[in-house]
Amino acid sequence: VIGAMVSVGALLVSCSGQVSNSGGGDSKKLVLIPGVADEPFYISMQCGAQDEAAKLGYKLDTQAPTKFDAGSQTPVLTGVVANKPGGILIAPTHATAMANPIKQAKDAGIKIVEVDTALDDTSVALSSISSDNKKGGALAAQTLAKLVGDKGPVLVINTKAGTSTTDARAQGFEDAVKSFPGITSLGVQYNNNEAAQAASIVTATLAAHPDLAGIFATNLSSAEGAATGLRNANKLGQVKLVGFDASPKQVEDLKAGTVQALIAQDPAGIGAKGVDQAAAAIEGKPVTRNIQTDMIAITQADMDANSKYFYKRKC
Ligand code: T6T
Repeated sequence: VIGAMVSVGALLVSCSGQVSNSGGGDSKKLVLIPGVADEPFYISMQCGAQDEAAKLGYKLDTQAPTKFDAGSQTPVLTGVVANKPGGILIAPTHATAMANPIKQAKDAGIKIVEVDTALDDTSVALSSISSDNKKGGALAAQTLAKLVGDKGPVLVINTKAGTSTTDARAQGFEDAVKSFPGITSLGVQYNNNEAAQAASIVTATLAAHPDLAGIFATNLSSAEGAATGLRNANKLGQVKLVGFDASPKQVEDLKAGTVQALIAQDPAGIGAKGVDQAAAAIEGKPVTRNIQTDMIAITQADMDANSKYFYKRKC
């Protein structure tokens, strides 16, 4: 409960002892702005961030755009900046299109931490926390190569161009697949972060390449949609599918044998570490510019042992 506010010079100190910014904001408040609302990766991130914020004595709000794009995320960010929280944890939906609005938040004196995705411009955020996405793409290539017996055409289904994480995964995959001479990459196709579009890509690719051996789906929507596409084409298990992330649906698909491997990230860890960095910056303590979190390839055989990596639908 925030008590009545009394003005003390440039600061506002509430009767509950909270210290506020001169702009009327609350330095003990953090806001998480994920890439999109109601998505298990970001929900799990929010759970981790909330727990950590409570431990450190911070309040954490989450404000999410309805669509994964800069046009939806910018007004959310602008609204948050107007309230001047001490720190913002943001997953930029585009590596360049989000640069200006995030710079404005920084210029307003708010501590900026990137969680998961990042801007190309590394001078804006104080800290960036993510998986090693390029390495994750390479891990997907090695996993898929084994599944297809080192031969045949393979396809990458990516989400949206300009998303730092998934672009790095696709790049890591394409680089690593070159070391398997029996495998040909059919290249990268984009599903706009819509599962239905990923399913259509699979249908069209199978029509043109009936010998398709494998698919790497770079994120949750790509993998969920690719599984649907394979099911529609009656190619389940025949075309091997490796997907990034571990949503409840993806885990079901793994259990059912629709997907052969999932590369799970640690979104809760990303959220928690994001809070640690924002709090350190607010308190004038040292911050770490780049932090990498865990990733693991999970198959049906070891899924029970690795259930702690599965993403949540609610905290
Ligand atoms: O794969 C995650 C995240 O790492 C990526 O940046 C965007 O897509 C997800 O949120 C899953 O949908």
